[in-house]
Amino acid sequence: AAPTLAPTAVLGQAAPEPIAGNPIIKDKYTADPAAFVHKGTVYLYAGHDEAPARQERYVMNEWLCYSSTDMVNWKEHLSPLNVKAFAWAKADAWASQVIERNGKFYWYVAVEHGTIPGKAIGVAVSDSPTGPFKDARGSAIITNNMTESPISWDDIDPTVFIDDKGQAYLYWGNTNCHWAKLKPNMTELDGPINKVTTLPKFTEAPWIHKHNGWYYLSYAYQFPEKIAYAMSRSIEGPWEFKGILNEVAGNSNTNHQSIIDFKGKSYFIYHNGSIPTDGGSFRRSVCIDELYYNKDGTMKRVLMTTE
Ligand code: FUB
Repeated sequence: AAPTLAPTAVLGQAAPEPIAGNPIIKDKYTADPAAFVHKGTVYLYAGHDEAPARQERYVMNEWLCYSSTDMVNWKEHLSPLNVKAFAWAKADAWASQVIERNGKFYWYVAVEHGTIPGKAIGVAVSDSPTGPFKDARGSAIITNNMTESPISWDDIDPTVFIDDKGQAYLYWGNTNCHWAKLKPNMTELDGPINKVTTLPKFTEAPWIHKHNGWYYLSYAYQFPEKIAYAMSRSIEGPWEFKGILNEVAGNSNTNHQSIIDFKGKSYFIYHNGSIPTDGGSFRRSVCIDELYYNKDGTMKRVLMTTE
């Protein structure tokens, strides 16, 4: 049954009205939402949390795709991508993001590598935002031996952005936030791997977006995760930390946001563990709330309608 969830007031602001009957998908557990606007439609890509009740570890084998033209009614497009699409990978359909370039759709994903211990980032390609997608290069674009860290899962959570001059950038990371340029083919790095060092308590889940001339780098802060953000006039930084954007999301250690503008409004899309009885950190659910900017470009604290 759909949960009854009371809107929550934050920092003295009035409690908002739920906009989409959060969580927006109730028949499956969905996590790590990455929204993408294309030709008047929002495409929402998510990992599928498949862990049985009381199993406290991630079980994630595939990614899911939904679309909407009103942010309320969502249509599922059947299983467009599975870990098995990447012959070099062995498990873990973790966080991902899709972007379009020259009529092709590139889906960047984090997975467990089959032969190089640790997580890796791959990219799949399609002629349609709803697939079918296939491995775009036959190998990982980032592997665990490319960044200096003893952590085997530090190369996760890709976010991709193409700037006004057509230069594409890949940001990613856990514990350290990395970035690199991508070649126009979108499947190869173009230059060195860099590190962002101005993000306090960076955990994971970087997301790049642009709004009114400002670049924003939002990310999971601490653990259990809040979402914090930094701003810059350049996608290459320097990034100035601006504070907390969202509190810990109900009943989930992770929060994993994406941020978009659509039809004149801005949206904060994230996950929590709010579905009654079995929902939690390993059975998460995607939620959407409206996002508001201040005149100076900073973002107002998100008022979650789902706690
Ligand atoms: O879904 C698996 C991992 O949990 C993601 O990669 C992280 O961002 C966190 O949400």
